[in-house]
Amino acid sequence: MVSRRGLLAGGLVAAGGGALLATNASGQTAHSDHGAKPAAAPGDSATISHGAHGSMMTVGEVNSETNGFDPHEMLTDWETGTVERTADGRTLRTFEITAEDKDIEIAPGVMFPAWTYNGRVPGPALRAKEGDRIRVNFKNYGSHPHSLHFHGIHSARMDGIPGTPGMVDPGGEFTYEFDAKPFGCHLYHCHNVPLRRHMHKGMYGAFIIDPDPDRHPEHADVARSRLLGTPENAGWQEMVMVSNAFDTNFDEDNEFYAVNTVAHAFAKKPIKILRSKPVRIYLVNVLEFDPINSFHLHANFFNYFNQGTTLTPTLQTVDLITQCQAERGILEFTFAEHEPGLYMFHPHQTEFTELGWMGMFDVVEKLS
Ligand SMILES: [Cu+2]
Repeated sequence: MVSRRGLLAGGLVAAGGGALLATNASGQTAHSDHGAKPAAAPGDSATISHGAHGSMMTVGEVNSETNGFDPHEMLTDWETGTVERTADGRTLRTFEITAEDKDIEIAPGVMFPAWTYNGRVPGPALRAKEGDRIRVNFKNYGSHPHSLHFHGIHSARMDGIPGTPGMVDPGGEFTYEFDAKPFGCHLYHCHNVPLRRHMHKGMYGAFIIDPDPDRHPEHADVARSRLLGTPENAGWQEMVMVSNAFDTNFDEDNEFYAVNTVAHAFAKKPIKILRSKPVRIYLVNVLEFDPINSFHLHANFFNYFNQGTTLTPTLQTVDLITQCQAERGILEFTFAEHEPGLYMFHPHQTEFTELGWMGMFDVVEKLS
């Protein structure tokens, strides 16, 4: 048997790449000394080093402009749709989503023939408020039938599975409509068959429903802190992480792992977070082929809200959570009592880490 990593290295050589290697040419120590070094300036990957114990790390830069999306920007670019009032005083929130085939760069020099929502992987992070009426205009410009299947509460007609009108042929379109409930950290994905193929090609995204404080008087403060646009919410640093992977040789095994698609993006360019502000992560696991994923935070512990559907934590003071396929949840933590520095996060499946799913928080006193 050839190992996956061996296949990967062989494939890259065959592709004329050289994108992934165990090198210690560039100096610093993302793995072994990650509390001590300053962050790299954006775009200056040479100042981040991964050398001390020969860590596996991609080398070079993925072209975000060609891709049309950037994993860092994706952390916070919520898609809130267009908002109108209906005659009966409700909020109608409309989203426009297209399916398109698109080759994307998932690691330096490594292209993947993706099927995308709105030309990006993951698709837009849709965000609504509990009780909104949701309308999603979906147009399929792709080469295969696709759908939008939302994890949420809705009618059978809106479920986006084969045999329903929401399964859309190439060139077709469909409008999904339902109420935003329950509040939580959900996802949407294509539900055509074979499901694992349609998902792993890139057809997934986060679907966040913020709680309506008026409906939760017993935890109204917490609900307000989760509701985008409130002063309480502005007191948090929120981000969405979609943990995904890519099977680049189509053997139903993944070669690259990431958060927001680009391998090692947050290891090479850490995520700056203010020491003074608590952090909330909407974490969605869309791995195919591997049943279990996880998230481990270094040097700190967090509270976890499984599926995000409660206003009190379902797990308190943990430094690791596991997620099965399509599982998701909300993490809350603070570095207020830490010294500034680089703090690592990664799944504790170390193979995933070495193949791209590892990042750093750069805890700073001030955002420059
Ligand atoms: Cu599909």
